[in-house]
Amino acid sequence: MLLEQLGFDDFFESNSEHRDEQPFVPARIIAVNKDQFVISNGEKEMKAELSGRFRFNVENSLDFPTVGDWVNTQIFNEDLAIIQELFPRKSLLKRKVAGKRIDYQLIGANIDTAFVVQSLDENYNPRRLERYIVAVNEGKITPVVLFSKSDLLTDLQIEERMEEIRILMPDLKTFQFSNLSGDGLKEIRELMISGRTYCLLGSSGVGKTSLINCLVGEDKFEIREVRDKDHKGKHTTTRRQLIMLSSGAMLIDTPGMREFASIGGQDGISGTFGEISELALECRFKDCTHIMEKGCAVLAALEEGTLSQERYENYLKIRREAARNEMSYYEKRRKDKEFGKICKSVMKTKDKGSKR
Ligand SMILES: Nc1nc2c(ncn2[C@@H]2O[C@H](COP(=O)(O)OP(=O)(O)OP(=O)(O)O)[C@@H](O)[C@H]2O)c(=O)[nH]1
Ligand SMILES: [Mg+2]
Ligand SMILES: [Zn+2]
Repeated sequence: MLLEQLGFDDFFESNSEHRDEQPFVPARIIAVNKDQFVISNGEKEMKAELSGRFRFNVENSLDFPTVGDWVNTQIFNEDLAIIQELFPRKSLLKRKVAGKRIDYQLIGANIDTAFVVQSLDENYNPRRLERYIVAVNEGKITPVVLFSKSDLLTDLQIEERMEEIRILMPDLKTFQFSNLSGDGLKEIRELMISGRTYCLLGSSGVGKTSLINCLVGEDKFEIREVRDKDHKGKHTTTRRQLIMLSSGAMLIDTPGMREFASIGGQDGISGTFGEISELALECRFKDCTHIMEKGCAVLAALEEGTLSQERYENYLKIRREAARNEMSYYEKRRKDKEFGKICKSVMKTKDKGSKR
C-alpha cells in the first residue's frame, strides 16, 4: 500500500519544515496508548515513541501527535520507530478534557468528515448535537449526522426527529441507520470515499463500534453486551484507533464522551449557528452580544419566533462556556510560563553559586 492510500498528499510535504532532512520516513499514527504510538507507513505497522528532542520542544498538549497525524520517523529496527517531527495538520478535532482541569484533549487529526452518531431513542438530543457540531466545525471538519438504532422507532417517530433537525440545521447532512436491521448501511458505505479519513463521535452506547463491525463485515471490535445494559460510566471502546476499510476509506473509532466542551472555538460556534451569525450582521452595534442591546437582530428574530428559543439559549451557553474556558486556559499558560522563568533564574543563580 502506498502512503497516498493512507491519505498522504502534497499538503503535508509542502508545509513541512524539515522535508529535506533524510533519512526521515513519513508515517501515519494509527493508534495511541498513553506514550506509545502505533504507526503505519503503508507497508507495515510498528510501535513508535517520541524522540527526546520532540519531547523537549513540546510547548503544550496541542503539540503531541494524535490518531490520524502524519509524523516523520526514524526507523531503528523492525519493531521500533522514533517520531522526530509532526507534519502540519489539515484538521484537528479536540475538546476540553473532562472534569475541572482546563486543557485540550486531542481526538483525531487530518479527519475529512466526522460522523456524529446519536441514537434515535433516549440519546436523541438536538442541543447535544449542536455541541458536537461546534467542535467538528471548529476543527475544520465536515460534520455528518448518523442517527442510529432506527429499528427501535416507527417511521413516523423517525421522520419527526429528522424533520426537527432539518428545520434547525437545513444545511446539515443527516442519515438514519440500524446495525441490527441493516437499514441505511448501504448509504453510509456510499458516503465513504477511498483515501479519506472519517471518525465516529457520540455518547457511549449509541452503536459506533457496532457500525464499524457492520462495515468491516465481522465482529472485529468489542461492543457492549445487550444484557449488560447499565454498567454506568464504563466505556466499551477505550482507545482511539484508525481502521482501514476494504473500500480504502479510513475510520477512527472513539470512546463515548459524556462531556463535550470547547476552549475558545468562536469559528465553530459561528459555523454551527449560521443563522445567528447572519442575523448578527444586521445588529445595530458591531460588537452586539445579542443579550439585551437595542437594535439587535437576533433578539428581534427571537421575538418574531423565526429563531428557536432553545437553540438561542444553547448558543449563549456554549459561547459563555467556551469563552470562560479560553480565559482560564490562557491564565494557566501565563502562570506556567512565569513559573518556568522563575525555575530557570533559580537554576542560573544556583549555577553561579556553585562556580564560586
Ligand atoms: N437496537 C439496536 N441496538 C444497537 C444498534 N447498534 C448497536 N446496538 C447495541 O448498543 C450497544 C452499544 O453498542 P456499541 O457499538 O458498543 O456502542 P459504542 O457507541 O461503540 O459505545 P462506546 O464504545 O462505549 O462509546 C450494544 O448492546 C449494541 O448491541 C442498533 O442499530 N439497534
Ligand atoms: Mg465503541
Ligand atoms: Zn445582536
